[in-house]
Amino acid sequence: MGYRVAIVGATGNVGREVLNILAERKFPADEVVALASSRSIGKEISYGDKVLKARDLQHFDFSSVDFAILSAGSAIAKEWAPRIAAAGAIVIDNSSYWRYHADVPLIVPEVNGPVLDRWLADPKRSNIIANPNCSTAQLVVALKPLHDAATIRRAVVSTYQSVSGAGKGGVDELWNQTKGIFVNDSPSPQQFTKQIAFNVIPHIDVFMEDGYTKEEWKVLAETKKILDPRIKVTCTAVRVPVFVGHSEAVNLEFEKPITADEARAILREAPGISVIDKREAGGYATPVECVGEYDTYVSRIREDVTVENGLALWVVSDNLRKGAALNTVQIAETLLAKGLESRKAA
Ligand code: 11C
Repeated sequence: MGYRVAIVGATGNVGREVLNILAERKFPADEVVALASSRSIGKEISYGDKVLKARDLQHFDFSSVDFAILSAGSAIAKEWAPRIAAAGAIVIDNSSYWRYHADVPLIVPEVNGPVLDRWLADPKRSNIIANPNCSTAQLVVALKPLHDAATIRRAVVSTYQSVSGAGKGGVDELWNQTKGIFVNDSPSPQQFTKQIAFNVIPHIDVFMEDGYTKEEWKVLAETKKILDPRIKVTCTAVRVPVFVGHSEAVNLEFEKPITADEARAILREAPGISVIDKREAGGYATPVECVGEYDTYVSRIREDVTVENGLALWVVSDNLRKGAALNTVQIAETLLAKGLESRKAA
């Protein structure tokens, strides 16, 4: 018996990508429903070879839905996740709202999927699962197998994040500014604080009291929650003029010795990772090659001799896929693999 899936925020960048991935991976759904706010009702969205019309979130009955995948921001998640969960559906939320709640699991299946065994067995569970920030998801996929092998003590992460992380408005701003600069008619910044075309901006999300940005804090807090609270993490998050694909330069310090060759061999066997690491011109991954892909790409694996047991890596992934839509679908797939039945069958 197939599952009933509702996509909340189906007309946004991530919602559309969730529908693409459900179709690509042949998720066993009997019915997929696209939901949106009142201003997007009736908008058409592709789901495989079908076209769905967005329906009104406010008037939708979730009582026979198995999975509700939310990609509609924190305000909607705050209000709707508990309501949908109370109706018996499992909510997988892409926003940051539920990620740091102690009773909400924050899941990247390749890294901490087994947490869902306990969660499923808990009769008092909240029915809400959180999906991490895009820059954290790809980072922890790369860090997990290395942590298992040699125990990471400290990670220094510098991100190079594409404008699609800021939504459709960010993509439009890069496109329009880039075109405008050639004809001396460049629109002023709206989504970003400074010109993003032909520039980089060391500021994503709001500033916090300690001088870090919220994006940087998310990488710290989420890596600890997903992978290991003992790992010390510091981050500088930077917006770059790339449409899709986040990149990260990562310096790691381990408890035990690990060579670049050992790390490369471990990463080649790890789930969700492709190693592209020839030490020659072009022998590494860049964002444009990762668009539309499922894997996280690891390149430039080398020893960092400035610390004891150090390694440096370059990590790239499609931020709309592993960083968001793909990971939510993988969470649902993980629950099916653990035996979750459709509500119709139960
Ligand atoms: C960006 N990482 O690139 C952000 C987008 O907490 O889910 C995702 C924000 C989040 O701007």
